[in-house]
Amino acid sequence: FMVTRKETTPFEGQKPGTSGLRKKVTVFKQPNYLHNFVQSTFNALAADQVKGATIVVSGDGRYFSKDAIQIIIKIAAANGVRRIWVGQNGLLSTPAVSAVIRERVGADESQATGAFILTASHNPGGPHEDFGIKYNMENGGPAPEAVTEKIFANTKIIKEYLIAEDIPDVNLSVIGVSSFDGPEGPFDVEVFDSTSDYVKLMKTIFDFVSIQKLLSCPKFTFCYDALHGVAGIYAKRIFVEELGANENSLINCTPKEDFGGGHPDPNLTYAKELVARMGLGKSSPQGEPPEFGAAADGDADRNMILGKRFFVTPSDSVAIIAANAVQAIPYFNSGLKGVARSMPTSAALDVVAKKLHLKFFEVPTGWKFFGNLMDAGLCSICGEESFGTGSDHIREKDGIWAVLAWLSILAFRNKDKLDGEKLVTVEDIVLQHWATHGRHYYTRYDYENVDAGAAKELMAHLVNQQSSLPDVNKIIKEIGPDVPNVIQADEFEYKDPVDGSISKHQGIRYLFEDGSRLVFRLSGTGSEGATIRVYIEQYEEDSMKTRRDSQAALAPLVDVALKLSKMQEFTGRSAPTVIT
Ligand code: VG1
Ligand code: CO
Repeated sequence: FMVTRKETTPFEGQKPGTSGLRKKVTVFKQPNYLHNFVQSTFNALAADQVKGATIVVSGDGRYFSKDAIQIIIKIAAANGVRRIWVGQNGLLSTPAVSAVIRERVGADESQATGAFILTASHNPGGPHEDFGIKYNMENGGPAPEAVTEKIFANTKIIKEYLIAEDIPDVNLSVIGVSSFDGPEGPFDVEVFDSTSDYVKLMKTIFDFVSIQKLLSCPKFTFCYDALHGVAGIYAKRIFVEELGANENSLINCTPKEDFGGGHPDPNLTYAKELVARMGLGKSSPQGEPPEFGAAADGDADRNMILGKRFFVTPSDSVAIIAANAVQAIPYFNSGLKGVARSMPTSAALDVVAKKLHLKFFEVPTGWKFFGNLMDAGLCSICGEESFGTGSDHIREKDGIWAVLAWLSILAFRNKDKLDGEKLVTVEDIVLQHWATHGRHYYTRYDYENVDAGAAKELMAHLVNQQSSLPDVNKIIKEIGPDVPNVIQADEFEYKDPVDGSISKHQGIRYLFEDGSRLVFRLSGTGSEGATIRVYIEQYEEDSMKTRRDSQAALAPLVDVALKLSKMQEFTGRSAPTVIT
């Protein structure tokens, strides 16, 4: 093939957010838009990460992925990349990409040094919805801020990109290698099985035999909803083929380019079908709900865990996994190195860390901050309130892993009960956890697609208000006389303990004297307008008071949050778009 230099001009706004560049498909389809971003990424990487390198390109299968993969192949070839690895049909979940970078060894001993992941995660897909791209590094984790800033800087000055236009489109549906001869030597595209590397890794972490025993117990019923995302192909392989679950227990497990028109976000609002089956919907389900249910987002890095008529908050989920991991999961048998959570995630994990004397870290939102801790051997398990849970087996959050972790805990707790009268349920495990550790009542209010200017003003108003704690407390006393005092109000700033880098403006916090917290942040993953997130949390140590309805328990604090921020005044919204 030949290498052509194409002239181009910069596009505005190619700034990677919390997790890559996410825009409407119509934006990505503009001539040169994707090309500019990909070339800017190559220009930001060290030469040996490009020339002669092996790079993975795949994603959650959303609309425009197949076109994007062909474009990236041609630009990679022209930039001197030696090999591109693509999951069959262009499909790899985000955690599977991380696993492939870290674990897969090619026929000639080659290993990948990075990946383009094509996904907008939990955002809807289709011709009028979102597309996304992000770059992951050699450790299998998202590019750190230093790299994404360099990519962004490059997008602002780009003048040309390189492309091998005469490479024909590669058939992504057939496993095999296509080889091409370029000016600097050979170039290969290898299409490989999307699930096998990941499945192999999961088998080294969990005791599949004990999970299989649980799943084959007639008293234990199971349901998994992939919301038409890429998780479906892993669910079929792992839950059905490896662990013997019934095929009927999988719903929406065939990946679709538009996620069936839905929002592939595993929460109580968007995972409607699962929520109904689990007996948590408005109408009663047909028949008895399953004992265990779970869902994933588009790229399968998120998870929602449900019991029969019971919701497990993600903040509780990571705490419970951490509390049980050493006993229930072989990978952790020799102990945990430490645990970490993102700042807005509830402090349930903190309590576990304290009791177990574990190293503990609080990082800004977004998985990239966990990676450094894991690379330095400081953290084994981590999680976010946004339905993200994971461990140092890879450098991304991992939706299927979280389900296997819960199934392992259930299998462990029910080891001697499979032939008995009654199984220990998800609800039992959570209630026991609250009884021993106390409960963190928790909710998040999202105001999606609000006017970007109004959102900025609201945040500025809060920062301004924070300068005087007595004033804040005066306002709070007027709104809710029973709400305790704020003892600290600030903008969260993080100094990475490993590389010393500092991340500022990571969310506005109000810390109350009883341990309650209010947090405000702007989303960094949206593609339109701004999304304001309000995180509300209250700790209840008294085991007699841990079984209240969370919205009822949190109502006074929610009121304070909305009035303190003048939410309705700034945004015109009287209610959030989504409550989780
Ligand atoms: C959201 C979540 C954050 C998560 C990020 C990526 O970011 O709040 O916790 O890491 O999405 O998840 P933001 O900036 O919109 O709040 V995913 O599943 O999109 O890779
Ligand atoms: Co995701």
